[in-house]
Amino acid sequence: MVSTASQIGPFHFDNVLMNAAGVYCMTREELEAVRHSAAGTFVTKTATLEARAGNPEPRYQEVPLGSINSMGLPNQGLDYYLEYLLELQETVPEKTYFLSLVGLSPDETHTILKKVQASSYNGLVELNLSCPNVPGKPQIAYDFETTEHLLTEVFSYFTKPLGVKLPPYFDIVHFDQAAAVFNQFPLTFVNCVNSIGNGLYLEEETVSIKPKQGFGGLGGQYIKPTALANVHAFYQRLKPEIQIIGTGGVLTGRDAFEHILCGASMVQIGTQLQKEGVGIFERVTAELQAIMAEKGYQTIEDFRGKLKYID
Ligand code: RRO
Repeated sequence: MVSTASQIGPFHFDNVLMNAAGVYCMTREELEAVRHSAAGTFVTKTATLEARAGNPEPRYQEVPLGSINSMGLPNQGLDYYLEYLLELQETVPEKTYFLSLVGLSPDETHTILKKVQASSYNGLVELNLSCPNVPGKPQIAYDFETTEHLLTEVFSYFTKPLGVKLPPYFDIVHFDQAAAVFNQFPLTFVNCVNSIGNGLYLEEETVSIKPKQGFGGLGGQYIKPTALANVHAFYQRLKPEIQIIGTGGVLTGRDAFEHILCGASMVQIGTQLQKEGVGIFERVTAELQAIMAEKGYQTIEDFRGKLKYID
């Protein structure tokens, strides 16, 4: 019997597939839809301390090879997601979920993380170091000094299982430098990758989304090779205690299989989940199981990280 179960740190998931932050996770209703689908768990929309309306619409556009967005961090505020997760902790204590968050400043990030630390929340936390769409706020993880400083402070008080959501890197030296920073900390996971920041997609003579004169994060088919490279680069460089979550360009079981071959312990679906709805988890799971069965793999661990190089 083929199993797509997996683990992050001490937490077990019946299925390796889940949503990517930003998709199907803004409200309880959307999160409930993912929870009751074939997904192994869910991650909430990245929360700031207070609720935010985000950027003006249109701010998300499906395009033939994926999506472009400049949502601008719309969310219901930390308390909304934390309260919901604490309720689930009472009603389904055997399940673990991911709470995504970031502040609009380092101070706000610490305020948020201290609230989570002080709460009885016992699930996973994903600190988003890679939002590309808040005007005037650079992606934190492209600044290694700021990232190191932030994580040093965070781990002086935060003791719950924490991972980081990373932007894609595009240079081998940057993989080396980023990994050297992350290896200093007791991170539970890194999630590779967030959208490829600041693309432009034109319809006729006009940009396709309103904020930032059309500049927005790319997702979907465009980004799979970049995502796989980042998953594998960090799989090669990070200490084994830091697991990898693979995100980017997953439309099929084959795409999920490739992320796992590159080293991913969980695989997230964003753009294609938005296009297809939560039924995608059943389809991609079945496709992944069929590939595993054909190759004689019974568990994810039979092939995770085992992609083959050409001698
Ligand atoms: O809300 C957004 O504009 C957004 C975020 Br926080 C993110 O991390 N990645 C993205 O593509 N959009």
